[in-house]
Amino acid sequence: MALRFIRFLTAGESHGKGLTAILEGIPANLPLSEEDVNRDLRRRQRGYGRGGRMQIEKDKVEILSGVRFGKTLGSPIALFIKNRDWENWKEKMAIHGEPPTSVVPFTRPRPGHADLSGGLKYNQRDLRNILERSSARETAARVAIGAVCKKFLSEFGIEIGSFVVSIGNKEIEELKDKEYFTEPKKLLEFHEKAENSELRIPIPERDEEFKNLIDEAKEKGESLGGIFEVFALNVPPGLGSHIQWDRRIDGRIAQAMMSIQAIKGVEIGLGFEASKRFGSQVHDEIGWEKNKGFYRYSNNLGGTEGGITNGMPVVVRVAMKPIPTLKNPLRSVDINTKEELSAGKERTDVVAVPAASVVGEAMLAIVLADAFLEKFGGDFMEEIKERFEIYLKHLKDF
Ligand code: EPS
Repeated sequence: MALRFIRFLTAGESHGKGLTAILEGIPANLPLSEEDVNRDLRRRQRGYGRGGRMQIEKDKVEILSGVRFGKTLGSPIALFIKNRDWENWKEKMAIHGEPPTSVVPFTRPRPGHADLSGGLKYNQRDLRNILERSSARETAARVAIGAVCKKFLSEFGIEIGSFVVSIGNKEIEELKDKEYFTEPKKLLEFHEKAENSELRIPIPERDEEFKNLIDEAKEKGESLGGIFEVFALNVPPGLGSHIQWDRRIDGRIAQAMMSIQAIKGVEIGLGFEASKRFGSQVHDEIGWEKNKGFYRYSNNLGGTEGGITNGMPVVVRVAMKPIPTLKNPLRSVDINTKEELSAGKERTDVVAVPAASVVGEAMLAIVLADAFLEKFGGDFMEEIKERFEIYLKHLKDF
């Protein structure tokens, strides 16, 4: 629903053969390589506090269609990412036959996971049939799709980045003053610093402190959530529209972020904080200079007004709940015996906020590429570039 010009679907179970994604709507003649995608797949796999699974997987994409001699054809782009762990799950996740005796059905739903609601909805008594698909393993496919969209946007100078703002109750205090929302350079600097942090925090020197918090949580059999920030730079004014509810760019971004596993909150710009201030302390005053055109003195609204981008950096903060699988599990009920027992345990991560921030980048890229095509759409890159240039001239002359 949120996407208008691009379509994509993902398929695949967490311990099945792999993940498949089909992306349609990317124009012809965009240079694209597997490395463009693999770079982001690797970035998603990093992060202190991940479980044993990340030692097994070394995500790599195989482009199955839609690209010839290094350029897109305008046809659907099919992507495949193999699950290396499949080797260990072949029998337990077999496509054909009866379940072998080694399969113990998962019957003690974890509070916070899709186990029970999915089991009820799909009439499944082995809750593995739900958790295999609800798993955040699926986000590898979204990151692959997002990487293609990023490549498309980069042809127009649009850059996307992210960093982690907090993990559990531990925050980066330097990010409390949101004045930097106005400054593309600062946002980029935070992103680049985060690339050198095991936790994607913009002050890598503080990694140890955050790692201690994660170690503490792990020792207690606990998990942690957190907040990450995603931004887009050089977004032209005019993406999205005020004229209909489902065309509003902020609504489209929010839905995309909320669709990421474990996300419970999205803020654009100051978000909730804006509600506490006087109007004069929120709205971004307008200036104009001959060479620069219109500009803003602040970016409290995070680059969107009236459901339309306004030319300032798009800045989104996203809150992730703690991972539901706990080594020290909460109360649950066995779905067969109805006995009160503790929830089932699975191999798990303690925290996945750093990985989620890379997924957030992908979702923002998908939404912006879609809105960009809505405004400047065409079937091949050269045509879209021409339309974009005409619009840039219009902005200058306005
Ligand atoms: C996940 C559980 C863990 C995570 C997984 C998401 O996997 P496993 O059950 O194999 O240990 O590592 O994340 C990924 C596999 C990934 O690629 O991010 C879950 O239950 O959501």
